[in-house]
Amino acid sequence: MQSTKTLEVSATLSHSFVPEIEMGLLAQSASISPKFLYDPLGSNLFAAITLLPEYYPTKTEKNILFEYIDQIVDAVGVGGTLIDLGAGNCLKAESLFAALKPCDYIAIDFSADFLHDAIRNLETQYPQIRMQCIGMDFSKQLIISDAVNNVQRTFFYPGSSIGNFIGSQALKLLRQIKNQALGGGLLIGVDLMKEDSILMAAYDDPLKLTSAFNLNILRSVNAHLGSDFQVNQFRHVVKINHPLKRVELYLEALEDLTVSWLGHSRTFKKGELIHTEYSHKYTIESIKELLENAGFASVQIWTDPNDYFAVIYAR
Ligand code: AVI
Repeated sequence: MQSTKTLEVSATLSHSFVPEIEMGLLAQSASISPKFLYDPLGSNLFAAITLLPEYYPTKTEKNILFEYIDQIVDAVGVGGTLIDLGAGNCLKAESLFAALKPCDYIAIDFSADFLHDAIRNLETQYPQIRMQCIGMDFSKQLIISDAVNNVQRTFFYPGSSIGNFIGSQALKLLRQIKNQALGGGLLIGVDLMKEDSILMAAYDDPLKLTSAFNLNILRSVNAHLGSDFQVNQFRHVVKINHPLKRVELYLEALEDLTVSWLGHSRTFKKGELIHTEYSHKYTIESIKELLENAGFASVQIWTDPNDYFAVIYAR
């Protein structure tokens, strides 16, 4: 291992998620934050979803990055600090290494264990890149430490994960990115609104991987809370909310049931829903407006021939 290269794993998220989960479950309309979708099994299920032919965002984004890589390199510049938000298996960022030639690669994700393995694998292949991985719940607050190289920072936020935030949260995160880019920029993937049949196939796929991904959140919650959710008492439900331009994921109780955990319980009537995820779909105009409101003065946009997805460099 070269001396210039460091592997740093921040303290794993040690604080308890119990109060946050309880608040969602005890609310009149129950909800669970989508970040709990990404336990080790959920992260692997999501990786499998991205391989589905019906899940168009991943491959469409990949095609755009491939098609316009020269223009993207011109916009972003080479040799800087690549900060990967929601890095997962780090494969998307890796696909940019050859073109962007980063000096530093900072992988950030909620699930630090999953990230750790991916980084270990990458650092043997790219000894010239200093790598760090950080476990952080940046949905709450994004804090890039001063120890991270401040030269030519590019935040990389692919996959339209920004769509999983409601507008105010998305704006807050984008403002934090803008402030901590220190004159650098943001390379972001954004899913665009499209016809219902394409969206339904992507979020209610025939192999039922998205159903498993969604239902697994109950096991993830059981692990945090010590609750006794039973996966087979719920089903995966997808709705398309046209006025709010988003796909909505829920779990529907298949019977009257009670879920219990230390000191609390929650009853669900047959048909009652637990909200688990929003996936907002933007228009070019709405994403430009959001980025402008976050303080980004200029945007360059690349799309696919169907206008399904956009890759944007904002600074
Ligand atoms: C991570 N995120 C952008 C995915 C999406 O499309 O909103 C999560 C997902 N949910 C169901 N399928 C994929």
